[in-house]
Amino acid sequence: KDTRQKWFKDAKYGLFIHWGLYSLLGGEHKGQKTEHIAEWIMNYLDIPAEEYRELAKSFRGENFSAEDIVRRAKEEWGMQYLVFTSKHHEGFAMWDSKCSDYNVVKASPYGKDVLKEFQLACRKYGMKFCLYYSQAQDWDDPDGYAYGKDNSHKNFRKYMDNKCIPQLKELLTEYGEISILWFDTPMDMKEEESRELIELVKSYQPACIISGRIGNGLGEYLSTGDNFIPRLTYEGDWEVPATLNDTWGFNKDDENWKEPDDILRLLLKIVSRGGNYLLNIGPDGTGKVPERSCEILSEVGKYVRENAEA
Ligand code: JFZ
Repeated sequence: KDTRQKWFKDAKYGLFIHWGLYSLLGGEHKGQKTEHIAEWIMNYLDIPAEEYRELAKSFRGENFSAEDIVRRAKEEWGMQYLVFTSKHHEGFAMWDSKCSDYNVVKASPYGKDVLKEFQLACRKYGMKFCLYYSQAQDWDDPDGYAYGKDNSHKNFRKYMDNKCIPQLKELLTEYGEISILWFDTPMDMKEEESRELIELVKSYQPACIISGRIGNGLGEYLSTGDNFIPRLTYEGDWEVPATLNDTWGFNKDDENWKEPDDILRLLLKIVSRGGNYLLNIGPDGTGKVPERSCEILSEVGKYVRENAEA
């Protein structure tokens, strides 16, 4: 597995950001808590799409600042690239999508294009800008896949043509250089379908890296499970996406934070074996990054910057 991108091989350390409507719930809906990762709440608590959509009306992002997050990631935390959830499995687009009104600009009081804000901040601070896009699972679209549900009646082709492909075109043409398209959970996608999305990405942006989870073994690098580190003998490009607690999306009750020392040890192990560490933050519904995440990343960042300086 070879990304053929020097920046990726040199990057070592990046920031993953999960932010969407699920962030408003923080792991609890109508008094019921989810046992699973908080961004999966719609699926695990079987919240109907019509009901879940209502969340958009209270998405205000009053404490959100892309500029602030990117500045800290680059200058304090010592990170080189950023991966943001443009659309997670919930189906809500965090940009001004022309092909679905279910997006942050048209359906929420926040009303601003979050991707634009990240694009500009990344350009300003010299951060590589990458986008997560859930290509197979879409719990809002009647033809998108949903893990653990009956998908046999779905017309996946219809979802691909009406939402997935047009949205990917927007991401690839309206936000400047996208350094990785971070695809995820391919489910039952056929090899031709995975190939089709790869060709689409490469036709607009040949240098854009395809993440490990596009499906059918076609990704350009190995994306491991949470905190799994491959053996020293693994030769390809790889990345470890990981959480600081036990969730990607914000969960108000998850205080199971790893210690800065644990993160440092993992970073050392990953970097010395030639991989990249992609560490996650989950801002809450208002856009505020949990205090403890910032403390851990600042602590780790001190060492990263000390050792990265000439
Ligand atoms: C997926 C998503 O379902 C999840 O919500 C989050 O976005 C995460 C980054 O990616 O979850 C996965 C998918 C694959 C593995 C682990 C978590 N894996 O291969 O170990």
